[in-house]
Amino acid sequence: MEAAALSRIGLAGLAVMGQNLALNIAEKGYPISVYNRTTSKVDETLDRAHTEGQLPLTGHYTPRDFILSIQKPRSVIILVKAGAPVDQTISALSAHMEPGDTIIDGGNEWYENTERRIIEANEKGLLYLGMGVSGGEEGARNGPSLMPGGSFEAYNNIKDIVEKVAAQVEDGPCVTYIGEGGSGNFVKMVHNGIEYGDMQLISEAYDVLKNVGGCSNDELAEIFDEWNKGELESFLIEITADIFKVKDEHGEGGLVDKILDKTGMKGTGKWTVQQAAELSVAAPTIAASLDCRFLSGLKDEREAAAKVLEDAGLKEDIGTVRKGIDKKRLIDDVRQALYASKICSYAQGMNLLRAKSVEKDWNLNFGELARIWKGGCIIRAVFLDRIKKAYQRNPNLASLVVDPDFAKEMVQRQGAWRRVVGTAIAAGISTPGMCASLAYFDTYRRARLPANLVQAQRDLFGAHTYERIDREGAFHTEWTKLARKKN
Ligand code: NBP
Repeated sequence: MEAAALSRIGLAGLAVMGQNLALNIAEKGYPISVYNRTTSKVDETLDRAHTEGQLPLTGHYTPRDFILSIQKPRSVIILVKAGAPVDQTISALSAHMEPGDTIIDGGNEWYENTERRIIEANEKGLLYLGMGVSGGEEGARNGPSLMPGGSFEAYNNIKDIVEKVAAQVEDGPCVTYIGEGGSGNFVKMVHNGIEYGDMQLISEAYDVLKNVGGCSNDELAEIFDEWNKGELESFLIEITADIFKVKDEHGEGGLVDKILDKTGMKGTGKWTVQQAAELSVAAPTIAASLDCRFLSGLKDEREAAAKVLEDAGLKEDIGTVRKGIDKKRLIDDVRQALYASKICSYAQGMNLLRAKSVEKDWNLNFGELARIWKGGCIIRAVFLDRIKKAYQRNPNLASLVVDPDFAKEMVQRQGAWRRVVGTAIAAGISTPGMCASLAYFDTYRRARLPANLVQAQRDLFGAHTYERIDREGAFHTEWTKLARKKN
């Protein structure tokens, strides 16, 4: 009997992401072996491979059979829940792997776990990649954005596969070797933080248009469809337009109005903000989006607070449609405010990446990162091409805010941006993301800040000393004594 042909690659972990990525790889013509702890998912995947076009995919029910079915040097992608399940899966599979084989973790893993596993894998002669995968179910099946980091040799072993499997845009496949260590996971984490910011800013635009402008769901669908034809063209704007078009099958009106206003999260946004604090990088828009998710979770408290403040005399007209508002102008202003706020949010994310790249010596290529996010992933947008070009013009750009093209765009939009934030504040509609972005812009662009007063206070109560603008050195003043000295 002839031995079965070996697969080019293997994939373990057949939940949403694994199943779809395996089918994508098979569809691109690479024979693939699959495995899952619970074997029913192997059968499910085999069924799909059959019905979705007789794809070259073989199912295996034990770690040993799975590993032995793959060509050497073996490359095995793992797509299981991040954390302990990854360690358990590595331990089960690596028992059958040989020096020179590669493990690729495609989950949303904390980058330090990847760095630990790189060392553990190397001790066994195995290579390791931590590969961020973005695009959800649809992306995994039809073309995700892939962010592999770790062993360059391991990357070269699978380069042909990932370049075919990734989303394709006019300037190439949405994958590139990110850098050493846990850089792939770190970049994916910041991508998710930026995604939090984008979603928050879009929800604020919706809130202002609905509660200040009085826009209906039909109007909102039209507005977002229109926005998707211009500078805001992106996956998130496109799906938002679709959301407003879906009616509630259980009652009157749109489904969006029946959804409980409590946002879920899985942790990558929190990690992004923690890392920003760790590296002393300001990321206020991303932090505001995280805070909003926390506050959204306090539904019962918010309902109670609404009642207490109403009883305390909070006026009815706060939060209701403003009389005599110029709706057409408001819509155009919100578009501009959203765009300008987005630039600041991306500036924060990119600067966090730069700080980490310097700390870890990853040598990240920011233009390339913007390029591989142009397709496949949740933040894909026309706008990313402009970011790519900004970093190509100047790889050492201090901030996107000072790229000449973005600077011009922000200055052109600042009138509209201030009007939207001002109107929202007057109406009692919170726009923390837009406010955070505007404050970031207004703080960053000012040559002189009130930090002089903070320094004086620190010196007064803690003798922390201060520098002067007109002479060198560290100074300390007996502030209280001088201030209270009797003449
Ligand atoms: P889940 O994160 O829901 O994980 C389910 C998979 O993990 C199943 O295959 C399950 O096997 C396996 N697993 C678990 Br749980 N514990 C295990 C253990 N101790 N040993 C072996 N296998 C174990 O799957 P997912 O949503 O497909 O996501 C996979 C990864 O991709 C995650 O890191 C996720 O954060 C990331 N990601 C997800 C998305 C998305 O849109 N869902 C997008 C981008 C990235 P079982 O069947 O035997 O229980």
